[in-house]
Amino acid sequence: MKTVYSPLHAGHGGTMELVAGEIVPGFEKPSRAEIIRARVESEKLGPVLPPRPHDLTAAKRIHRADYIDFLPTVYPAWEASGRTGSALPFTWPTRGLRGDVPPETIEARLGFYSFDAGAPFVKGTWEAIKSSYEVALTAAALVKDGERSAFALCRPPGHHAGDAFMGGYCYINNAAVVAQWFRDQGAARVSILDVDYHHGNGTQQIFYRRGDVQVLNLHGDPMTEYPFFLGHADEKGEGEGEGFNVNYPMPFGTGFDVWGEALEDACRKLAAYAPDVVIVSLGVDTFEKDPISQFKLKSSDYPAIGRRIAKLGLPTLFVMEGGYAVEEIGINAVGVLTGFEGR
Ligand code: Q9C
Ligand code: ZN
Repeated sequence: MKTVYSPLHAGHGGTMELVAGEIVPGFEKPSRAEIIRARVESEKLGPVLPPRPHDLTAAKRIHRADYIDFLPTVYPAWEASGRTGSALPFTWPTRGLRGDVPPETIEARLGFYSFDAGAPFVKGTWEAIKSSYEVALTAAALVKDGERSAFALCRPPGHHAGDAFMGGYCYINNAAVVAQWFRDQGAARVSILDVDYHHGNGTQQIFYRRGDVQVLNLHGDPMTEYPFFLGHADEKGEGEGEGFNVNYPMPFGTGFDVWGEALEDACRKLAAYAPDVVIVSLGVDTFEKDPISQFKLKSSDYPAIGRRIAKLGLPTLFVMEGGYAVEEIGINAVGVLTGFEGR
């Protein structure tokens, strides 16, 4: 399996985040992608290729144009206003406030285009976002051109980003962008299988009213886990999308016995949908030692995930999302991929 990777992700580093009332170094850090790339190489998964340049047309098929145009302006505007460090919002247009008027100052615009304070900007953040997007599109083209599978080693991740908002370490929704790209290239139906520990609220929001992209999500129950305000089992899609959004919320402490049954059910629904291509939002924060998550998957479980997905017999694009136990993130992420390849 070919991997697409860009070193530009590393410019998005030194970020801070708010955890339990304290500002701490961000868990979504550059070493994540470096450890995965090193494991791709040591396991001889296949060649590691650079992304091809892409303009932002494909991003604007999914995201609102004003949101995409805002992203490159963030850090220059932050610096121009005399600030340093991580650019972060602190006010959001929630219930009772106007969400339809983009304000002028950078701190207000950050709130306008986000749902939480989990998507910080530093100097190299936009270049990293853009490279992550190019990584996803380049890997998608490999699958479109006939590869059975490919691995988009995206960083930053994407599945929390919606049509006009960032959050949860995510800015451009790479999986959603490539799903639309496959549709635009002639695929009739696309399935997104999101196995990240957290509910992919952005992906769900983007496709909620569409029947041409099936979205299946396995995740921590939003009653107790981030992102809290989406991801319940009764969210099944609306209008033409009715029945094409499927959520599997699971409680803290869930192990592979229960999680694997949810995967089995999701794979059956996926097979019944018969898509032309499968996009896996590959998070490995389901791991028992993940520092911010509460599932109990073991390293030996990840190859079984890949084997089950391979059994679908469909062209498959793996798009990297979360996973924070940096020692094991390479073993677990690449474990899914080698499992997929049947070794
Ligand atoms: N106490 C992804 O996995 N907040 N995003 C965690 C921990 C945000 C996760 C707070 C988690 C975002 C792509
Ligand atoms: Zn996650």
